[in-house]
Amino acid sequence: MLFLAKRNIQVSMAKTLLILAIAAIFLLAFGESVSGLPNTTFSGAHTGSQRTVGKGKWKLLLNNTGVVAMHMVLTRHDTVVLFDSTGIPGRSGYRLKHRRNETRCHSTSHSVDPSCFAHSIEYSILRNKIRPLILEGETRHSSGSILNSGTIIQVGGINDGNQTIRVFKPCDHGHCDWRERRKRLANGRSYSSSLSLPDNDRIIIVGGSMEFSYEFTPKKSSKDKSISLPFLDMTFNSHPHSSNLYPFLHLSSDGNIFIFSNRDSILFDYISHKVVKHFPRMPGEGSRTFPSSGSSVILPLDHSDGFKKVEVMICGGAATDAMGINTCRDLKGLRSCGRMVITGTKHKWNMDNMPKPRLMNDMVLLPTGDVLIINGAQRGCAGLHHNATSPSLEPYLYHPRRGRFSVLRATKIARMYQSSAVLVPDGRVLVAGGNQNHGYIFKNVKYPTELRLQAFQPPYLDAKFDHLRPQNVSIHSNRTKGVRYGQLFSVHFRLQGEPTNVTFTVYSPPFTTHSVSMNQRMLKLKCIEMVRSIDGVVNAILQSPPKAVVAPAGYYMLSVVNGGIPSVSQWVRFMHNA
Ligand SMILES: *[C@@H]1O[C@H](CO)[C@@H](O)[C@H](O)[C@H]1NC(C)=O
Ligand SMILES: *[C@@H]1O[C@H](CO)[C@@H](O)[C@H](O)[C@H]1NC(C)=O
Ligand SMILES: *[C@@H]1O[C@H](CO)[C@@H](O)[C@H](O)[C@H]1NC(C)=O
Ligand SMILES: *[C@@H]1O[C@H](CO)[C@@H](O)[C@H](O)[C@H]1NC(C)=O
Ligand SMILES: *[C@@H]1O[C@H](CO)[C@@H](O)[C@H](O)[C@H]1NC(C)=O
Ligand SMILES: *[C@@H]1O[C@H](CO)[C@@H](O)[C@H](O)[C@H]1NC(C)=O
Ligand SMILES: CC(=O)N[C@H]1CO[C@H](CO)[C@@H](O)[C@@H]1O
Repeated sequence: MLFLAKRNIQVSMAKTLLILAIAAIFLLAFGESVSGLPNTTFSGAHTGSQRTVGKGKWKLLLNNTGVVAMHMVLTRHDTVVLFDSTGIPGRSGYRLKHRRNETRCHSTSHSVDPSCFAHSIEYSILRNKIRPLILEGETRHSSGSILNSGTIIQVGGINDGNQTIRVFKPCDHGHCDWRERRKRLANGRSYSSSLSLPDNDRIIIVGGSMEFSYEFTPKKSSKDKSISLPFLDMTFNSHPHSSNLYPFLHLSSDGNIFIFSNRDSILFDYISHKVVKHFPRMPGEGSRTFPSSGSSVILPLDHSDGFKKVEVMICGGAATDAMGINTCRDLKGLRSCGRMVITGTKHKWNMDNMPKPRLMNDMVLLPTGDVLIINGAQRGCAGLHHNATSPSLEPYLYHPRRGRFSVLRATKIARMYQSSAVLVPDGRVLVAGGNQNHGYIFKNVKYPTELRLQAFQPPYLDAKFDHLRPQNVSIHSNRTKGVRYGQLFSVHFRLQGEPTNVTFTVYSPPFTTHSVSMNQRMLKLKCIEMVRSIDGVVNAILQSPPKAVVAPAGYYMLSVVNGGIPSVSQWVRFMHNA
């Protein structure tokens, strides 16, 4: 398996004596399976079995983010955009001096003028600071995606915002803001879900309150309307608010869309508008979509099978029809998780239990390929008026390969309804939001509106793993704008030991709201060859994903993972034409 590589090494350091580097030259034809290779070649770093040591750490970053993180999205400029609702709170934790039209806001006025408060902010990870964004029109219960340029697209909401399309184009100069598009959705959609399609910059929007249909944006012609989706009607419960809101959507690598509602799911061909298959019903009682609000991910896709196998994992939820029941408050959440392969021909839910019941949990894919289950409550359902109790304070770490949960360090801050969590490039998970009150209420309630921002540091960030952590990762492509599908590109990084157990993951940052991380996706990329020079710089040649059904065009976070310890990730753009 060893051979001498001499190819495209762009680093000056790599000029060092090649002879001495022989011992460091290593072929990783099948990234993951290298762990199965005889471990005789190197006597370098011992990398195995250390990754579950430790339970992680919590850090308070800010006492006031200004707005509740009902929606949270990471941008490729290493900022996080948070936004709430402009309506029900009216006020927020961030009072503006001027309105958008530059008239002065008078702080003496007792009546609440929503245009004198920020309802969205941009948080800079590097500076640990926020700046207000101007958001008008109702965004509560919206959904969204990220376009291939990195622009956030947000659609729908309640009331007058239910057909609005907005974009936020992130920038470095700190002056970018939300813009409303002139084009609107065909139908009013609140609590719908969005998904980026393999077609460049096209998204599908599915469902919504009493809306058993889907539509696309942009439309192919002005005549394009919503198209009915009887599956949503069929899986709808009797009570209007207990409907199958925020359905879980995932793009399968065969180009079809997985749609999950309550306990049922289909594979849907959005081009021919046909249901390809009905999957078996998820076993057990309860339902998983809003307001029962479990969470869903697709486990990392792997180059070793050509990214063919796609496996969904859904955890938590609440009683069926929770909101239709007079009060859901005392109902226990669901403990169970189900995993099912949605590609191929055999489909069966494999069920397992989390350590405790949980709903309104976020599921975040970590750079290692593990799943972090964070936020939520043990009882109740989603909604205002303190309908959930017993906050779930301990995150769980789930190892897909071993199928095991470990319980991580608890936080003291309840993160129930309207909270969210996002992975950021340094490997931390930012956690913000939480509000079950009608408006921003800080006193005389059991769970006040939560404006604190925390970072959860998974165990892999512990300093005792720093000797394993790949450093100074940089990405080199012979195209300036990005990497085309199926092309080779190089990744350089520093490593103390030999690269005996290195894998490469790429992650598309999701649009997160209501426990749903829309478009969250991870791929384990193929490493063609890997060379370490004497001064510790490793040059790895990777192959980009083969096509857009595997990884829709856009910016991905690339992490180098050495023996379960990830580097800080770098942004790489996959595109049709670089
Ligand atoms: C948050 O507020 C508390 C209490 O006022 C203070 O002790 C703490 O330093 C503040 N933390 C941050 C990150 O601002
Ligand atoms: C500015 O905006 C506020 C709130 O939208 C509105 O009430 C006010 O009339 C506007 N003033 C001017 C001069 O446009
Ligand atoms: C969208 O909002 C309008 C105006 O508030 C309302 O009349 C309509 O019923 C809403 N549609 C849906 C589907 O919620
Ligand atoms: C490599 O990364 C370390 C910190 O991770 C930094 O201090 C150092 O300056 C970097 N070196 C180069 C050459 O960029
Ligand atoms: C450079 O681009 C060509 C195609 O344009 C590709 O075949 C080659 O593998 C690329 N090399 C690297 C190192 O990116
Ligand atoms: C490689 O690292 C993984 C952790 O990601 C560990 O489980 C495995 O034992 C390691 N294999 C070797 C050969 O060190
Ligand atoms: C679904 C649910 O339990 N809703 C309840 C939320 O709380 C309010 C106020 O206590 C109740 O009126 C709702 O029935």
